[in-house]
Amino acid sequence: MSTANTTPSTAAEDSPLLISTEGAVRVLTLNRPQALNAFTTGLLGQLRIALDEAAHDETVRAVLITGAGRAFCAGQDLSDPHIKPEFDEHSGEVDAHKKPKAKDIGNLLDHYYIPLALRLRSMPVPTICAVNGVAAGAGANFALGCDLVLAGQSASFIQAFSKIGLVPDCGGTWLLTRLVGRARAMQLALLGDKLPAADAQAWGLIARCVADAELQSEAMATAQKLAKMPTKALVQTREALDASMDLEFEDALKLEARLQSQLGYAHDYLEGAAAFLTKRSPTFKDR
Ligand code: LHQ
Repeated sequence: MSTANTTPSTAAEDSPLLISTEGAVRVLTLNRPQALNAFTTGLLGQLRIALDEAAHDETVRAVLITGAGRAFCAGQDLSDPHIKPEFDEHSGEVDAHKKPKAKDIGNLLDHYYIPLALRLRSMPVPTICAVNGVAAGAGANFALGCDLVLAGQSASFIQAFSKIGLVPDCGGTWLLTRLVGRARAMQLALLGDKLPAADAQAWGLIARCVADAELQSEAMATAQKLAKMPTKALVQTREALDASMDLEFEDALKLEARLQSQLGYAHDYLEGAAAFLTKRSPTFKDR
């Protein structure tokens, strides 16, 4: 990724989340490459705070999320003490006789994943994910929760949950059925097989698969393009498309009319229409 005009705002190189800004684009880089950027509670917490900060910073008009190293994110870090199950470290066996103390991993979802997924989906600016390598479990579904998902050719998506006796989380059940339909969602979720990025694009799971060498520049160019567009209209487009899945046709028409009515009073529509009619470039500023 180009470093021109980039302002690093996270000092520590070894922080699990790197934060930088390029123009009006906030870049968040998952940075635990030794564990394929698996989510710890620390990383999940930092990610949510960074999204909150981007949401409240009026100068930010798009958020780009990617991973350091060869992976995007391997999902929940299974060695995290909050969820690590009890087993014999020597043999690797779970001793059923010892009645291993169960940990309520649902708590982790309640306190970390649900707020994070909701924060991502309600960002007041468009979100772009550059999937630079494998995206597994919650890592895959966090990526799929972004507005536009680009992936490098060597990247892949794995619904790893079934392999460890869990159901898809971080929005996976909702996102997968909507993105690829029930048959393919079931195939991905039941088998937990690796779906290469090119197939993910062919299936409509992601927007685009690009050459690895071009992923970061393509993602940044897309983010910069979105940052110059009418932000409020982009975000309300996300809301209308998501809502449409559960609406009757007539209700979708009415929602479109309600949103159009609000946007019609906003600066960006007046600016966009005036710029078109006077054959000049528009400058959008609503957020
Ligand atoms: C890891 C991990 C990892 C720790 C690689 N954790 N170290 C939510 C709430 C509560 C509970 C549970 O779950 C959830 C949501 C979820 O996300 S569940 C799904 C959790 N993720 C997985 O099950 C995926 C586990 N990882 C893998 O299957 C493989 O690592 C993949 C296919 C992602 C990559 O395979 P490889 O390219 O062959 O790499 P590797 O397996 O050799 O991993 C490299 C290192 O990363 C290795 O450490 P080491 O010290 O041996 O080099 C792994 O242990 C570590 N790592 N994923 N999730």
